[in-house]
Amino acid sequence: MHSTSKIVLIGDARVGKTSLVRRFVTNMFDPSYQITLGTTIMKKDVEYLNYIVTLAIWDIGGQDVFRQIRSKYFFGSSGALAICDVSNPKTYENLPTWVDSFKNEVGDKPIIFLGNKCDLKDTEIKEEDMKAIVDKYGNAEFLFTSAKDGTNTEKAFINLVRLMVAEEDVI
Ligand code: G3D
Ligand code: MG
Repeated sequence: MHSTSKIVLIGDARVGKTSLVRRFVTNMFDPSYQITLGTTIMKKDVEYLNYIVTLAIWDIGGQDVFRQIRSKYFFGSSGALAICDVSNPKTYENLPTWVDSFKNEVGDKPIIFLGNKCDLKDTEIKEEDMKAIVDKYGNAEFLFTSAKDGTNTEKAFINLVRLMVAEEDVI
């Protein structure tokens, strides 16, 4: 079965959203294109069980324009990667604001929380913090990732597809 699903990357500026999506779609950089207000959409096919899911991955640009285009950005999403920087607790504290906006727009869609930059030595966000936010929301999982060295980068997207397939949201 083949389908196309939209996912969005959410989280504060500089947590590594663009780096993560770049790492994931490296071999398909050409099809990227800009739409209004700095949002980039990149596409990549993911195989999972007997599904081929073409992910349309929406990566927001400047955070300052976020409020004006928020509903457009989230509209039609089947899932989200909600990303913080493990060396910056403020980005973890801001995750609920992002997730609440997402859920207000699209409902209870699956979310993978990512503690990115796990390659750094000084990390403040620990496993129990990530567990806590997963428990708060449900229909969610977490991973520690590094766009720099590639740790769990592909797994982040694949796991999200797995949750979306489980909801039959990709058929
Ligand atoms: P954003 O799209 O969320 O705003 P970016 O974030 O992908 O632009 O990344 C912001 C900065 O964090 C960049 O630094 C980028 O190289 C760095 N970064 C992203 N992911 C990782 C990671 O996993 N580990 C480390 N150590 N750094 C990361 P610069 O200085 O290049 O602008
Ligand atoms: Mg970016």
